[in-house]
Amino acid sequence: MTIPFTPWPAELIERYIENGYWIDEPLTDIVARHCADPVSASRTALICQQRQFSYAELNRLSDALAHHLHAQGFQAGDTAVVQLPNVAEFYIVFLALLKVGIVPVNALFNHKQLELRAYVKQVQPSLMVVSERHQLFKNESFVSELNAETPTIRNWLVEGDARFGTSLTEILMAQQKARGAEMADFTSTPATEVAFFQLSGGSTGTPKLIPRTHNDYYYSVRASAEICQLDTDTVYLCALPAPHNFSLSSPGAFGVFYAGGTVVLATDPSAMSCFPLIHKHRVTMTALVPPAVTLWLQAASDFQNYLTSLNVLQVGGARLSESLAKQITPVLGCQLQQVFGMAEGLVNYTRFDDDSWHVFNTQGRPICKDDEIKIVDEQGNEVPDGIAGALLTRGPYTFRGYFNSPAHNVSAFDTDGFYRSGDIVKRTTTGYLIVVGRDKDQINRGGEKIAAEEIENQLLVHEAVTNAALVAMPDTVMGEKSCAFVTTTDPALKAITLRKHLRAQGVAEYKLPDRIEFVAHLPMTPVGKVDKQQLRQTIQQTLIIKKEKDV
Ligand code: OOB
Repeated sequence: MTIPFTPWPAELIERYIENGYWIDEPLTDIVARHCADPVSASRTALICQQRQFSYAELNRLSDALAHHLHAQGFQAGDTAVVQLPNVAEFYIVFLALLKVGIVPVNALFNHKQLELRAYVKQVQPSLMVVSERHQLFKNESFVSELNAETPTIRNWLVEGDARFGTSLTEILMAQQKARGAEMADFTSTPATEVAFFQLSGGSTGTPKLIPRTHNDYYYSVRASAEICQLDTDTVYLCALPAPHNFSLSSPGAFGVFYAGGTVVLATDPSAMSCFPLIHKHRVTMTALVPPAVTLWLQAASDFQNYLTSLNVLQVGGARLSESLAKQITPVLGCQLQQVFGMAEGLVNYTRFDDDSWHVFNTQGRPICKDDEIKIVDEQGNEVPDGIAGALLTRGPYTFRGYFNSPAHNVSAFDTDGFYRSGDIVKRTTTGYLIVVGRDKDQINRGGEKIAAEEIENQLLVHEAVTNAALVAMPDTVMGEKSCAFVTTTDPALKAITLRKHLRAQGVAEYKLPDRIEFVAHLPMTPVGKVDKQQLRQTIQQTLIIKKEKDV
């Protein structure tokens, strides 16, 4: 059994193999490749608080868990929904699932009922892997609900205290003792098939899943490791959520594992959490979103000499302002690398030998010469360099279709199979991209993506809400925050009531509107759609007037 996905056309597959991008190796090779040689195997792969794991240990533990799952009857083509915080078990579980060919969705730890339900509904998992540290899994009520709604779920693995399901820690301990008893008779899915689902930032009512094959993902990992010059001396701090494409593969933990370096896990990207870890483990490289950069710049003076080992700070996920970019080297003492990527595929990097103009003002250039880029105007015609247009792309690690979404895929791709990224960019004559805006209905809240329609739908569930539109409003730290314009039948309806309502619907906290404006009616465009452009201007004006009043 394999997971259905939209394949690349035969002639492109041929090109990607011929050019050495697709090497027919499973993603588990990223760690396993170090284990044949004793010196490489003994290097530290992962540090999670007090625990350290060598490459041999990481491989052995994931083998042990794979054995257990296989013995339980799980097999290639099964799916799993995993939600773990930044802990070593995230990689152990991920590798174990890949070894058995179980295809996971790695949910973010700040996701709640709404998101988890959407993933469960789409992949119909046989396995759930969760953490008791998450509020939802402190008791069994949501577990019982999901079990009742999802007959395919056969087992729950729980990180931490298992009040239900099976304790992950106990399995790992028991299996490690029994190791070597019998040979493995499980294999991953073929490298040409889906290895796991990446999460889309989304612009539609339900979160979309991105099938990533071993071949395409492994290529992006290897090429990123090379561009970022990773080697066995690299010590990478994973401060963003571990499942995110940036911290997983750009080059992220997988890139570092591939190169034989060390990944240090931080619970969150705050300076308080990260600076002591950088100091203690002599971290050389890390990745942040712009709001965290602002906080690091503010905190740096209190932590003199904590950051001396840091060579590279990657920044991506949202637009970094030129003024922030210019402060990074003088204040933090390291080099800046801008990264413009997407879970759907395409990743752009500024290169270490670029001049400072490119590093401060562009979001880099694509990984691969076979990343094809189209920048088009509203009629779909390509625009010259220097002119802003919508970014479309296809290439050896850019997907060809969302999972089980035929209708949406028609509009998400052009007829040549180019993915419409929803970003408005300009290309320089040197081939670098500058992100200038967006034409997708999404809010980028400091790197965290909110699909407007998803929240509008949840607002409409409230009986007193007759219409709702979510738009971005500018924010000095986050870049953007969200503002909901709402029409209602109840003049006494309060913002706090609506926020409570959204929480009760199980919406992740970062998606709650930062501001709610009650209005008599929503402005409409001539074609009868809500005029979001006008709403964005309205809220900007309101904020300017408020600021003037405040001073
Ligand atoms: C990364 O991935 P996603 O899937 O969370 O979000 C992708 C979207 C892009 O389409 C773009 O709108 C925005 O996030 N974005 C940026 C950016 N990097 C991403 N906008 C402006 N400047 C940047 N540097 O966010 C992601 C995936 C891999 C590596 C880095 C980021």
